[in-house]
Amino acid sequence: MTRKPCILLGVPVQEGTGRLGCDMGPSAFRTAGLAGALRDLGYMVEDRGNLAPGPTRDLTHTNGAIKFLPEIVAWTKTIAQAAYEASGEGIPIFLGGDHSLSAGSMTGLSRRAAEDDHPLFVLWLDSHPDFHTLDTTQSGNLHGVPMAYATGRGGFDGYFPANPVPIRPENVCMMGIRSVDNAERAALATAGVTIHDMRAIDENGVVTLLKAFLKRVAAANGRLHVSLDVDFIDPNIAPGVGTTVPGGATFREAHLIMEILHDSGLVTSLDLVELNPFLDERGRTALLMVDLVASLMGRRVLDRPTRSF
Ligand code: B3U
Ligand code: MN
Ligand code: MN
Repeated sequence: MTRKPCILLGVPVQEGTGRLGCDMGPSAFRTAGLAGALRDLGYMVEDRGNLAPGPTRDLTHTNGAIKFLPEIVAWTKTIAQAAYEASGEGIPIFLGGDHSLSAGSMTGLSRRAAEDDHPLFVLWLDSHPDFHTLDTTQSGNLHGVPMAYATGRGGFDGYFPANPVPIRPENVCMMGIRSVDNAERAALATAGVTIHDMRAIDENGVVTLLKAFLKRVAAANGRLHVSLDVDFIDPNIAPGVGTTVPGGATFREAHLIMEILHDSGLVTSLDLVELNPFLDERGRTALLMVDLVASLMGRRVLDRPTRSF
């Protein structure tokens, strides 16, 4: 069986956060040995280098808090096109960059999946739902909006690129959520997204919650995109991120999720976002992220028959 190549796409966007440093993320993932880890698992790896945004155009919004709207719009357009192209050729792995990059990755992947007659599902591993619209964001940091845009919530028209195939909210599962703003909480109450906050994880464990979602993806013959925000993981073991939120996923929970995802055979693309190497400690967060990718892509402690899920 020939396996699809892994296509690495660096996305040094940092304008979606309130601070500098995420632009060094792609470089840190490379330095931490991502390509080598994938090759060791038997994958062909094609590193396409870093994307660059197209030209910006003047954009102003009535929400005066919004920062860098023209820049994020330009990035979204570039990333969506790259995601669409790469997903026709292999397994795209987006090396962020802040989480605004997922506005582009998810919409490009969804367009490709629809053309190939598959629905796109998203597993969103994050302490935040990033479900603000341009009207509701109070921080104005656009890494807080990609899921609202990708699922077709209103208010993006005329600013962001048209999103031809909005992802069905019912096809989104969020895990690790523990920081939600009021406007997001209100929107999520009726949106149809599946949300497992840390309480749900503590009460049920990651295995039950994840397997229930994977069953739905498989039943729908869906493609699964995984969007992994560094702040999903507990800051004690993943300090290299601008928005640390205590009480995150443990080392063991995070690896177990990746191993189960691998066994499912459903994952077709991946975002690695919010790594801020300036805030990291001797590369430990970058190295942890690379190890998690290795688990996702098939590294295992012992050989065992692949379990059904
Ligand atoms: N919801 C807050 C905080 C936030 C969202 N995403 C991150 N932080 N990384 C906001 O600013 O929208
Ligand atoms: Mn996020
Ligand atoms: Mn986050």
